[in-house]
Amino acid sequence: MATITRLPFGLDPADFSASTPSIPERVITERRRYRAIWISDVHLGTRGCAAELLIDFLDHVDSDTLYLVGDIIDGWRLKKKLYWPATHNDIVWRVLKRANRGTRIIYVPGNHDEMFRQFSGLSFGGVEIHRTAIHETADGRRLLVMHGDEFDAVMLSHRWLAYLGDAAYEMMMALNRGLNWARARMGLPYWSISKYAKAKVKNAVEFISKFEEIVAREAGARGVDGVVAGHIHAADMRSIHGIEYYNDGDWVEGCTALVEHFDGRMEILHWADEVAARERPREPEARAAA
Ligand SMILES: [Mn+2]
Repeated sequence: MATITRLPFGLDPADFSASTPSIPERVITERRRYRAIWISDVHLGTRGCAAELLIDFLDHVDSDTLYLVGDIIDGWRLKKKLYWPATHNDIVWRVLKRANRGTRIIYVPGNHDEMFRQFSGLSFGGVEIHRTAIHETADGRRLLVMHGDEFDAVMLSHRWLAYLGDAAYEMMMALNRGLNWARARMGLPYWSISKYAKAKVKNAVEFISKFEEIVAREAGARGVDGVVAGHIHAADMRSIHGIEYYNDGDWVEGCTALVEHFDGRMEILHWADEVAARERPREPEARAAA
């Protein structure tokens, strides 16, 4: 595979190999090992990215293969305003370090990092870039790995979802505060966005199931056993018309990853829950006995 060093946003693997991360890599004697790990929708370069949680995840798990299923770096936002804290650099550092240690890393860019799609078929710092990929599980199933924005055209009615991962929600809340401040000054009662939000949620449920159906149908047409996608920030695993549908979720709100165990068993990890369970103080023995 041909190698490239010039990447969008001045990313240069050589810079990372010469640097140290701001959050040092945790020394964990035994990282949980998986055959494969899929993560997507990290949205580096936005305030929404749960960078610390993802750093914690990367420091606790390892795999033979790591798939980056798109929207890893948010190019749309970066073009508007540069937001790049040290923790976002730390994630790139960890990914490249992993490649160095021998993990096969396959990067399937999404729509927010579509500027990387032009490098499909090339590798940088040991990270292979592909437009889509086929993963073979330990028990011989073939899974198509794709970001999922490929279907946006047929899902035009739900265009608002394209803005997931940026500060749209924060802006809506700020707008709501401003609006209600003005309403209060005019002697008007408080107006809640909850009604509006509920309508959106109903819309989101319809959107997700429609997306899942379309993606599964496409996978079936391509003759594979299943599909792994991202894009809609909704982790899921289920069978749709005989096709296995997997979505690895996101690292903005859900903070989930899809993993394959060494026997081919698939699982969705909810990392915020795992961290909470780890940090929860142990119940006193007396209470357990009572
Ligand atoms: Mn996307």
